[in-house]
Amino acid sequence: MNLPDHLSSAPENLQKAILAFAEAVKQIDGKIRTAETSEAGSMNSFGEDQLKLDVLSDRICFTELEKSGVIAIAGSEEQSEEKVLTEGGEFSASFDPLDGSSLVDVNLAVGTIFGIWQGKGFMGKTGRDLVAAGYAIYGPRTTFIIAIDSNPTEFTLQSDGNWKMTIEKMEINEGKMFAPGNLRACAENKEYLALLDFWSENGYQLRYSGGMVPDIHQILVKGKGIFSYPGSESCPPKLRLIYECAPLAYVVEKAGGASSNLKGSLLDEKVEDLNQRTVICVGSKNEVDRCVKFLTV
Ligand code: FDP
Repeated sequence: MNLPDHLSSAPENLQKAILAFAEAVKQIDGKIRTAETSEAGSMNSFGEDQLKLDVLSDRICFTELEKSGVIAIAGSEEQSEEKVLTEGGEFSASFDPLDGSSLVDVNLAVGTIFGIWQGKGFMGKTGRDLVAAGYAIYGPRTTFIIAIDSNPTEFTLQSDGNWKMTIEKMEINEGKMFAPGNLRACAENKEYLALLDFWSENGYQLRYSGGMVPDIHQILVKGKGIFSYPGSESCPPKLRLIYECAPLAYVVEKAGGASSNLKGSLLDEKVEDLNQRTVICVGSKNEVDRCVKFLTV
């Protein structure tokens, strides 16, 4: 089955929004394969250096979302402010056009993350206002994962430009695999160090690439494991709520996994700032519970 057929039972405007991201991903895929991996000489709203590819990918997403005619407001991790796109548009879209920028030059897998929110704007909303979310991975294959109101589905980009379904129903169960982000925090965060010891002493398999998208995607494909990115005083959490954490938590929870910001589900965290950063633990339910227990003692 291809992507448009899979989406055909979704509301028409939502199909348009998702297909806009799928089209943007195809174009970004082309740029990643050929564009320069150097810096653009600019910084994003977080003060991080932008690659030429970050800027290109950002532009592509905005263009495709505007063309869809259904997105009222779009917010990108690369921009300091949200943009008004279509008057009367039904949804708002948040996205990180190229997540894992530090992996581009070494040719490891990177991704695009997106969330489609009901209504205009993000402030005051929670991940419960998402109506769909997904991501793409640019690796040896280019894949597009979409979750609407049930389990996520994976599509793989074909040489003719079509998206072919490759995993119909992604499901997260239980299992010993860990992807521990921000290990620098262990120097001050002794609870995280204790959790690291627990994983190491109990036969867990370490699988960490340094790219949040592939690191979480493996949990969905293997059906098990945990991704964590807590913080400490000098190494605070850096992952962003609306561009990265809420959309990925939505996908993981739709697959039967769990998400946490150490206070509850990430889907209940209220957006109070477009640049809000949060602790994230996502994956198998028991592993997320364990992570919360260790990190909140
Ligand atoms: P990057 O800085 O390379 O863009 O979202 C940002 C991200 O990558 C994630 O993909 C990744 O999980 C995380 O940062 C890794 O950050 P550190 O290695 O700086 O801890």
